[in-house]
Amino acid sequence: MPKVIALSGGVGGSKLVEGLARACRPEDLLVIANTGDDFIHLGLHISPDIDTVIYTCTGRSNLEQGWGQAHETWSFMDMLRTLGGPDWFQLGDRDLAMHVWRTYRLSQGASLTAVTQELAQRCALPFALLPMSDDPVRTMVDTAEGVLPMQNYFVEKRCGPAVTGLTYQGAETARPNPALLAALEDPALEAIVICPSNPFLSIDPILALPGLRQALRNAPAPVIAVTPIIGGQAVKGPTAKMMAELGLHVDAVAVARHYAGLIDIFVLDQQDAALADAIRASDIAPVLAQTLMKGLSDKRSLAEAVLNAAIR
Ligand code: FO1
Repeated sequence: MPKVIALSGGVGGSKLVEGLARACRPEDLLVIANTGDDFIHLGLHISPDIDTVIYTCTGRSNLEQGWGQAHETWSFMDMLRTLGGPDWFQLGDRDLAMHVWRTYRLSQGASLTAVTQELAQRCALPFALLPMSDDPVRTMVDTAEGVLPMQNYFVEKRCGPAVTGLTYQGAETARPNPALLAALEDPALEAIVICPSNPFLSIDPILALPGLRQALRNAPAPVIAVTPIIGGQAVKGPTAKMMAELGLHVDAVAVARHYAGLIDIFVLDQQDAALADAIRASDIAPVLAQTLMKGLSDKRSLAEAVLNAAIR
């Protein structure tokens, strides 16, 4: 049974996960990945957040590009373009192998949980990684240009259209991963970490699963969230833009309030120390840390600060 559970989206979340895997024993860590970003493209089942965690934590991620694998080649996309196929969503040759193999194993009747475990093991991921659910949940973004599936909003439209709301299609009937529910009941559990991922696109789809909020609240360990906003800006991606469009003040306090009633502790950046009182006023214990993760030592230090705050 894990001692630490982390809820993660893609790039931002994976950085903290990489630190957590070094700050605790990897066998004590269970990472739950958002699958609201999953979609079927060219007949392939793509699970961007699962793959991003695997790539980041096994030294395979493409740091310059910000997604996909390092040392990638693009022969598949070149030929697809020649054939007149869609090129708005780029599939590198190495990355493609993950999607083809996942899709093939799912077609054989394997669950997404089983396939994720197989992929993680083959890539030598040192900790347990599970999808939030084996049932499909699809994040839909309500925008000024209409309702867009997550990847069309994010990749095709480059997060351009103003966001007016979000829905998580299928979440009402999706079952949370049973291994997550079992781990949340273990008396030896020490910390539940909400990674610094986009709250609306990456964490809320997980929290939308029936019974999960209550299971998190009932768990014997504190729930601790890490800010994705530093000095009023997102480290990466559309979090700040979305917050403004949804009518929220763009700061760490608004993120903490978004999780109010669920979290016990909120880790905000040292440069936002002046916001600590406002977070305390929402009945959440503020903890200051250096939250910008540039290299491995930053990731590990932040992970240690998170675990120290949860366990003390
Ligand atoms: N992000 C892009 O901005 N452009 C792409 O063409 C793209 C392709 C892609 C392929 C596989 C994969 O797993 C992820 C990919 N991403 C791409 C990233 C991804 O769509 C988003 O970053 C996440 O869904 C957000 O967490």
